[in-house]
Amino acid sequence: MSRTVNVAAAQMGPIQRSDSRADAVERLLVLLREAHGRGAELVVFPELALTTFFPRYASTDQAEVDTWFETEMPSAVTRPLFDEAARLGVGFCLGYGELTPDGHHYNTQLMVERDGSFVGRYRKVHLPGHAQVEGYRAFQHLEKYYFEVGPQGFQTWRAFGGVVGMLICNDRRWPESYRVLGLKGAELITIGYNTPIHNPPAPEHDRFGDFHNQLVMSAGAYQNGTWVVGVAKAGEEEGVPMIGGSCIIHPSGMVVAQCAGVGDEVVVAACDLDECTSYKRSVFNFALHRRTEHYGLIASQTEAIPPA
Ligand code: ING
Repeated sequence: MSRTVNVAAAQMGPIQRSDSRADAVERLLVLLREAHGRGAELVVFPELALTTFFPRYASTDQAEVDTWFETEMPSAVTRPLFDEAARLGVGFCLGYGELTPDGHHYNTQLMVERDGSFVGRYRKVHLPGHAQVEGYRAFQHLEKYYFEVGPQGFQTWRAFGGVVGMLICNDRRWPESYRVLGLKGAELITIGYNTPIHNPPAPEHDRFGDFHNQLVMSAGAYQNGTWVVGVAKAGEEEGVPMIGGSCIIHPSGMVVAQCAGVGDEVVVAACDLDECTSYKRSVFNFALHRRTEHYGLIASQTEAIPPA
């Protein structure tokens, strides 16, 4: 019997700074119901799906900073999403800013099973951008200011009939992210992202934005024999256009479903987790073919590469 999970990529259009959490939850509920109506058993939402991408703004007022974060999940305003998902028997992944009881700030994604049970929580490891305001920028990307690096690293959990893992946004650009999850047996990796079209430190890359998005997720899927579901918050947020391209990717690296626009949009695919096996048992049979002891691995960049 195949281990097929019907998965939805539930892309969001922009969340403006003035939009409330309740506004965002209402949109998430519409996406959840549409996905359920199309047979989805797992609905993947974007990174920071409750607020605008607030690392775009500098704020030294800690009270204001903390307004961007959730101190409990679910909270009164997010509880309707959890309740409706459980009522419909649909699992989901949700990205949000997390403020822990002991005062740590993370860029977090959680996963909930179809019965409403908690599967796991992942805290973003690769924080792009910068920690101090950079005056040359048309907009900031202060993830190194707002968030701490997730201390638990890349984890997998048994859920949805297989082994699942989570990454967030910039993590998807780093092959190690997928490889660690691949080594831990991942068969389905869910990734929320908020990616501006323009990257101020390297504008010459901007025209490759959609290609790079596709490249890294397809490579991660194929090189680790896993399904990958990447989901954008897209469109123009406070004057900053962000890429869409939300998609569901087969372990071959082929895209089987993709959003066409940059608004709220659902695509669904039947993900047979058994499709991972032929990749994990042949070309990417790590035990048989991977030889790290012969790689000449180094812990950090060699001096041969000029510093930034
Ligand atoms: N955003 C972006 C990402 O990795 C970025 C940062 C933008 C990197 C453009 C490179 C180019 O997709 C987040 N939130 O990580």
